[in-house]
Amino acid sequence: MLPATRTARLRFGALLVALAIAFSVEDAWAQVPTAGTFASAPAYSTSGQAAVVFRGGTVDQLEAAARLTSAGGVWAQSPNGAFQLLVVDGPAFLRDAFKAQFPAGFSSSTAVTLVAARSAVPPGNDPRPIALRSVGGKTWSQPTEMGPYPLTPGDTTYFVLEQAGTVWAVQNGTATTILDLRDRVTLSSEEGLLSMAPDPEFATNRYVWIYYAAANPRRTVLARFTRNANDLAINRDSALIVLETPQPFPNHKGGAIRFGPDGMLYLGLGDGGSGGDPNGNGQNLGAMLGKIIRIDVRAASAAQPYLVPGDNPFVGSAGARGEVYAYGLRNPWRMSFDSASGALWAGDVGQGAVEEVDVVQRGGNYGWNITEGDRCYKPSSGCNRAGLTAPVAAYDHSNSRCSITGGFVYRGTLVPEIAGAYIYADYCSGEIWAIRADAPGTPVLIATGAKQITSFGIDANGELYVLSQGQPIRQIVRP
Ligand SMILES: [Ca+2]
Repeated sequence: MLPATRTARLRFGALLVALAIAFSVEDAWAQVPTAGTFASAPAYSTSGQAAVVFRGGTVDQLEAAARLTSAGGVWAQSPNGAFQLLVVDGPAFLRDAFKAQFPAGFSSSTAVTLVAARSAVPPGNDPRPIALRSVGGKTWSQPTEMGPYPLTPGDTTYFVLEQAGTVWAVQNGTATTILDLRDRVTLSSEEGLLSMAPDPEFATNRYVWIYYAAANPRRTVLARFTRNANDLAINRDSALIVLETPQPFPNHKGGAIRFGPDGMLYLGLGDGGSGGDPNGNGQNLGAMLGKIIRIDVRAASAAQPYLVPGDNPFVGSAGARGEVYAYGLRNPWRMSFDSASGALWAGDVGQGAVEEVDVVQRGGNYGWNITEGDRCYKPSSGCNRAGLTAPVAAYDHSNSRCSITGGFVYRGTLVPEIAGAYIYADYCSGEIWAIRADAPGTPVLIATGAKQITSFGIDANGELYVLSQGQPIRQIVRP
């Protein structure tokens, strides 16, 4: 049985683009397997070169595509478990077949996606080096977040946050400010406008969720705003304050808002700052700081900004905050859900010696300030690790490394070199690593030279981007 895959949508124009790509790699088509049916699907194409990939969609839609292409297609399973159809017939065949299948062209109801790919990589491979390619002409000063901002399917508009307090939309290569919160946001090294996430129902409710640092008193703010119906702008006056967290120091604000596959809002909060967690927030379940929290904002209102989900791990525990989902975090600087597995991945910034990657489980204790990365912190040796979840990966501050920037598990289609791998970087050294999400082993260095990496971005197709201070946004592409 085919697993359900994420639906991505395509307009007819994109089909033509893909066909153009197919033409450019036509010489590679002969290397694609020419046999295979749905019933006898191989694990994956190992031939190295696949010119065109169809990706579904529903089983019915994929099977329809399979019937259309049975003479020249081969079924394959990508590392994320999604099935793909590799088509080896010519561009005219593709065009005719899809015109027959979708006479009205591709629309928002078309769940089969056509993507171009130059090769197919067997699952279970370790990640391999990639390249970076600048997108758009704009240089960003202090970008902290980038993500899809579409009201309609197929819209490729994306948003970018500048730490100082502005939200931008980039549509057809043109960047415009769509929200200016500079008068509400405190900017310092680690304070500022730190995260934004469109609501899971953004296409209908136009809500966006925003997290920033503010002053008088020093605090962080989680607020809901509403996008205008008829333009890209976000209404400044639409703010609904959902959560304000007092902050004792100007550093370690954490800051990533992510909606889980369960529809809940997850927010990473740092330990409050200074150094060494002087207030002991990380291990204190009664404190919001040093945590990843999970709240239900689906019915947010001024009277009741959020609900604590009844299945949160510490609901009903004496002295614990019900919002807590996981604890022992120092400064989770960027976290994300794996769109295929639903796992929550985080980069947690170290004190002065070790950075770490965590796969965050419900109720897990990630160690701070008993441990820093894979080492004891308090005490500096012989610490009690009972009940602590060790990081999936850790690295020290050699080679001028200083601070982790967590990224995403790559589930796009254009860069098979990193299929199914979690991507992260060091802010100072500019090194970018990948580690297999299904079987984390030794991280693989996949790129160097991109300094001041503040964040990673993602687009509607799951393609990844690197955000650096004073640089254009750069897409991760094949080498
Ligand atoms: Ca830890």
